[in-house]
Amino acid sequence: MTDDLARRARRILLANWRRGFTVPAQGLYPHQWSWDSAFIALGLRHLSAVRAQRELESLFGAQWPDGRVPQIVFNPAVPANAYFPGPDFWGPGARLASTGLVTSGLVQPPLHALAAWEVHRADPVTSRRRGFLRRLYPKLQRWHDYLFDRRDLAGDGLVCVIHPWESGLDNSPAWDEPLGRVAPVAPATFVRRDLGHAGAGERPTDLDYGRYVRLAADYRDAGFVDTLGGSAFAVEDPLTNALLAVGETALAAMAGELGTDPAPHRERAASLTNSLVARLYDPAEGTFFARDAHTKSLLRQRTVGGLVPLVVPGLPVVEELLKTARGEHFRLGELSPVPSYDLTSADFEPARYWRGPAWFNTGWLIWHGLRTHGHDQLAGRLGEGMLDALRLAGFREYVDPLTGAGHGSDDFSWTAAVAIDLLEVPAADGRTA
Ligand code: 2M8
Repeated sequence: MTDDLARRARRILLANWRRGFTVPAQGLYPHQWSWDSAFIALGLRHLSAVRAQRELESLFGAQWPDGRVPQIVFNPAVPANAYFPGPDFWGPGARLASTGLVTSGLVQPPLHALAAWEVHRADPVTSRRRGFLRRLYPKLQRWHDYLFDRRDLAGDGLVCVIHPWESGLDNSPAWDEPLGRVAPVAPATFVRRDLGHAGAGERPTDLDYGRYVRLAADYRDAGFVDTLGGSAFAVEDPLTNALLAVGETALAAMAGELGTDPAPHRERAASLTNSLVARLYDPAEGTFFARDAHTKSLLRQRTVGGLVPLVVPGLPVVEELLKTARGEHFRLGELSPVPSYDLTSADFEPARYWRGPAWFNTGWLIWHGLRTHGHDQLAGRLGEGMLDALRLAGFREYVDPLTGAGHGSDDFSWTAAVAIDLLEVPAADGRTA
């Protein structure tokens, strides 16, 4: 890595490292976030195999007895009111008896098995010496079991997210309709800490925050029990289900490495992929949509989440999806990374959190999907475009897809991790070719 970008990215990951895990960004996100850690591990694997492994191990150290891997693991060294909702909000029901750590009771998209497998592959010798997969594989299995067994709320083979925070694309316009049915808590009952670090025009509205808090508080007060009736918001999300399918493929590879039977993972991946295509893919629109588990109807907003199933190996609708991605709604190949929301939509907002801006993590997923399906040229163009976007805006949380202006936090960890991976992976491929 000779690029100055690589040096800067490395420095960010070092500065954001907190003895065993990496914060997404100093200030706005001072704890460990679940899917951030998976992206971060994908970058760290090029710098230090042990650090990449520890990133995932620390997260799974906070796994709940029921198998869930929490959205946030709170750092006890950080003041309780640094982030809202913090440890006091989640309360004793979210305190782990084993470690005393407090976590959020929600989850985030399951990118961890893919990340763990890639971390292993980056340095199999160190991985085997440390027993990395041998220790992590059963935990990853329990995590996926939680999703398959407890989150198939509609009973149709697809996993539900029960809060916009679980989707990772928190403020996506696709959630407006189901979220609109949730009664917000009064604004005076909580203090938003995010607005101390980012402009109100870049973050969700107070009304949306009131609804987020209502959903989280109801889930907490009901003892984190997963039922369709108990979840006012329940959505079958293409991104979450696609990552779970890819994750099962990664678990199959791990099973092979560990000498156990990969077949059950392959079967799960295949049946999840079938359900994903059968229920969430719209052939007329050439994209996946989320589905409201209460109304059983598709939420017809075109978002980057509808393109993420590109990461699924063996997906039968790759070319159709690519046609949509390259068309006027996302302009893949022309704009980098990929806009989070339909560029042609009347409510597209280029600077507001998940309602238009382009993010480097979802850009990485599309890039990885293109490579998975042999679209190396387009992947190369997207990867180069993302690096150019970084040179222009710096390591921001997200960028305006039309002007390239940076927004959100600076020195953002997954942005740095993605940069390292984009710089390293093509070179590594060249070396092994
Ligand atoms: C954002 O979400 C958090 C809540 O989880 C927030 O807005 O406070 C999202 O971009 C999410 O995908 C991400 O994991 C998190 C930390 O980077 O920030």
